[in-house]
Amino acid sequence: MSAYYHPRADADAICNALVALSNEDADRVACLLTVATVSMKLPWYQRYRLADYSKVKHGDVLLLIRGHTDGELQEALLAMFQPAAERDAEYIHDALNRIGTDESTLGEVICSCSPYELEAIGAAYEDKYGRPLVDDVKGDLGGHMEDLVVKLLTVPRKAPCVDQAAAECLAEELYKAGEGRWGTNEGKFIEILTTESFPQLCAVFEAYKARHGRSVVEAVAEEIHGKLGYLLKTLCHQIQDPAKAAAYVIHKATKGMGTKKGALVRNILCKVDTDLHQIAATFESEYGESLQHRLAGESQICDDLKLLLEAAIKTA
Ligand SMILES: [Ca+2]
Repeated sequence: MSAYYHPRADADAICNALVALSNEDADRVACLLTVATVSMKLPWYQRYRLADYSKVKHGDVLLLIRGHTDGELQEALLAMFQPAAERDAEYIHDALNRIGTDESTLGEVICSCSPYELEAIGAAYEDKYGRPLVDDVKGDLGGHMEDLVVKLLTVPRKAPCVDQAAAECLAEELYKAGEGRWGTNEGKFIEILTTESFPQLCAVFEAYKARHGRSVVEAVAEEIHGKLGYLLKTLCHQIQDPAKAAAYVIHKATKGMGTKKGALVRNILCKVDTDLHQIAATFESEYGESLQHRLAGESQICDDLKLLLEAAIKTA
């Protein structure tokens, strides 16, 4: 994409299509496809420029989305035009403020981030809601879930260098905390997975597999169940390969209890200009089914959202 991108033509196309969505005589699918194809071919920062430019000529594109769409479609389109950290801060805020905190969404967003992304989300959250994110998390989750999320938000990871001897020791600590004992020491898994650097943890995972024949993800699946197990598996995938974490979250969202629309928007739609191509390939190799096929069988998302998700997969 040229550095001299001028958003005029794209802004005209998107804004006119959004306005036409309110017109009963307009071809709804064609309008949605215009919004999808025009916005998805742009990297995020150009979508931002388009939104900025549209304010002058058409009115704020975000206001047009709010005015001419609703429900799942509106949420999905707004998410596409927001900076990632701001959007994730909103997902987390919504999850915390639901009656009975939505721990899976909260944890899944926080566990499928790089340390850098997590820092950006924390800053966006504080900026938007006037309080440190960790203050809102404390006392809300309780138990190991809270311990995991608070540590991810507050404990700086060690410097990203690999120490092979230390990796062997850490692999043994994980074994003794899980497969090598009666019951499970969940706290030890949380401590190691939240404090060591990602490269060091990859070395730990290799050492574990070499010595015990199983992966750490398999050990977590065996030892730790429920939401904590889900989040720790997401984190292990994220440490090894962000596309694997995204594919896993999509898999759980479509095969778990009910479709979590936010997970699909965040991991498919909002990754269209970054790693959706890789996520789709990883999904197919991990779960033996194409992402398109999985979504086609999904009955709990509205047709409009399905159309956007399919357009994203085709574009990537
Ligand atoms: Ca055990």
